[in-house]
Amino acid sequence: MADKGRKYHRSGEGRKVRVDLRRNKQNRARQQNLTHDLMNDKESAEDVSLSERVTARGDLFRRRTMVGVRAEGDQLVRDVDPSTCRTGRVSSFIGLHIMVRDDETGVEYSCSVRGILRSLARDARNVVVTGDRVLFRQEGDASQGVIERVEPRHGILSRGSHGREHILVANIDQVLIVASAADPEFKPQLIDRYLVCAEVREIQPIICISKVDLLDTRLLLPNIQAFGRAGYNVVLASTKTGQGIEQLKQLLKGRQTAVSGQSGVGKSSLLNAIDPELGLKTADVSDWTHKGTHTTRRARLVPLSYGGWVCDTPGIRQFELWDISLEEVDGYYIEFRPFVPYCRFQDCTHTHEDHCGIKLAVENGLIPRVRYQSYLRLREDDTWAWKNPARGHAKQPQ
Ligand SMILES: Nc1nc2c(ncn2[C@@H]2O[C@H](COP(=O)(O)OP(=O)(O)O)[C@@H](O)[C@H]2O)c(=O)[nH]1
Ligand SMILES: [Mg+2]
Ligand SMILES: [Zn+2]
Repeated sequence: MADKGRKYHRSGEGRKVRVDLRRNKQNRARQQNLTHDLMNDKESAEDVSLSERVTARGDLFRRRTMVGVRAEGDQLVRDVDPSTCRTGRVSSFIGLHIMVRDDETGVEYSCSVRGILRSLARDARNVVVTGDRVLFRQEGDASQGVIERVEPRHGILSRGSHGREHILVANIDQVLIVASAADPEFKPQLIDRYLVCAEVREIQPIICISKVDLLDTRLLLPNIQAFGRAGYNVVLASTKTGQGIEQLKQLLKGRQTAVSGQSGVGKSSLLNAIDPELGLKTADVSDWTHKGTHTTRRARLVPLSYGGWVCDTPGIRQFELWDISLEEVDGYYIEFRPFVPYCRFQDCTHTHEDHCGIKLAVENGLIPRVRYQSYLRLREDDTWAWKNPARGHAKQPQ
């Protein structure tokens, strides 16, 4: 997402970057912190100008040139000598403490954030998020530290809040979409929604149909085939019979996986089956959320004993389509893509139009009917917060 509120450019060596700093309400306090941090770090920051301007959004910014900062993609990264730092991953937030797991030792440190990182962040709420790869220094007690640098992120899951992005977890490689064959009943359209979300975020999805011991899976064949034909990996699993568990284990090993799916489909049971050391509570509505109001919306990453991480948090499960519009949704049914150019109208919705490439492909069996029907239902579903303010915020899918 382009951030109108800040602009910067790469300089020759990539060390000096002109930054528009967002003014927060406690500007004075923050300015002092900034100075304090810079002095502590023995880095100089020259204030080229402190000119203030009002942006289109009405925010005030200060402009300054910072030394020791480079732009990577749309993120600002601070130059820190890696040899003096430890590397780790933010596993969770507990109150105001950021828990960082040391890559080498697996020890968890309770960390604070070097103040200057707040000035570099695109958004004050996303300075450090769960899943971030960080450089940190041990400081204070043996288990305490300070985060010195946040590495550029990929694979972000976020939600919209008052039109702004709130990152739930970063650096996710894949999403495991869990849907039960029965109890609760099989809902392929819900899988399709999660698939659209994953495609929008460019995160690879894996579909897991759980509790296959409860139903003759031949009944699900049209759907399973449709997902397979679209190129998705489908795993049929049961924690009762052990089916699919080894396959899932191989798929999750060494990777960072977010787990999506309705409550009760057996996510925690599956994760326990693939790694008994997790010891997750099952059939528990509150799941992995910590007690206390501060942490309930935070994601938590749990390391797998054989490498890799999983994230199973209610906020993640209902990740929303807050940043795409209804007109874009056909592009995220990936097997539709080759046929869209055959529609006569460029803005074809593939519903009522004549000469529609998608409808023709469905009639000729080139696009599975179940996926086309799910596309129609998704379009009609107003519980999703399409990028249209009039439609309001998303409700949770049932
Ligand atoms: N029959 C059957 N029940 C299962 C299976 N996996 C989990 N369950 C049951 O489904 C319920 C919900 O499981 P849980 O793992 O807590 O689901 P979650 O809410 O998605 O984490 C529990 O009562 C489990 O015993 C399975 O493979 N087969
Ligand atoms: Mg659970
Ligand atoms: Zn069409």
